[in-house]
Amino acid sequence: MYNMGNIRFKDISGKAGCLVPIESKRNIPFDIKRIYYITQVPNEIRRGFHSHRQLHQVLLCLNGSVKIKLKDGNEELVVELNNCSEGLYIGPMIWREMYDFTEGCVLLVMASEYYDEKDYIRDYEEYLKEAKQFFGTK
Ligand code: T46
Repeated sequence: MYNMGNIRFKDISGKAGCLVPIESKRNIPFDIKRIYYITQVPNEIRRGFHSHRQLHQVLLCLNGSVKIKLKDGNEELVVELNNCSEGLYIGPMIWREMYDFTEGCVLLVMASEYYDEKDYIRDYEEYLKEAKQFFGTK
């Protein structure tokens, strides 16, 4: 699938614990303009159900685990985030759904742009239409 991929962060671990450095344009493929995190999500709740037109993001599960279903209009795949040094890059025009949040899960998201509701496609039929145009030449 295009426009997504795993990012392995170097962790500095030892008897004193674990430290993971994150640097814009070094191990994150864009300048980070915004950070948010999602936590305290009941296990039966599913979030996401949208795509972004322009936004690039990296998701990192700092504690617990969560599953991310990704779609590009043709293929779909599920990635489980359960390791604080294994990130998931999601680029433009990838549909995402997050589910199976475990108790204590903390999902950190680093984003390339400030929040802009106009960048979201929340209607799946509209997403399929725009994804066909976007990925049309692949
Ligand atoms: C994404 C996945 C992984 C803001 O006001 N500012 C923000 O920076 C964000 C991210 C959200 N909001 C507002 C918009 C909604 O009224 O917070 C509310 C919940 O957002 P949403 O329903 O989009 O949350 P999720 O968990 O479905 O999606 C979020 C991000 O919005 C989205 O970009 O890729 O996490």
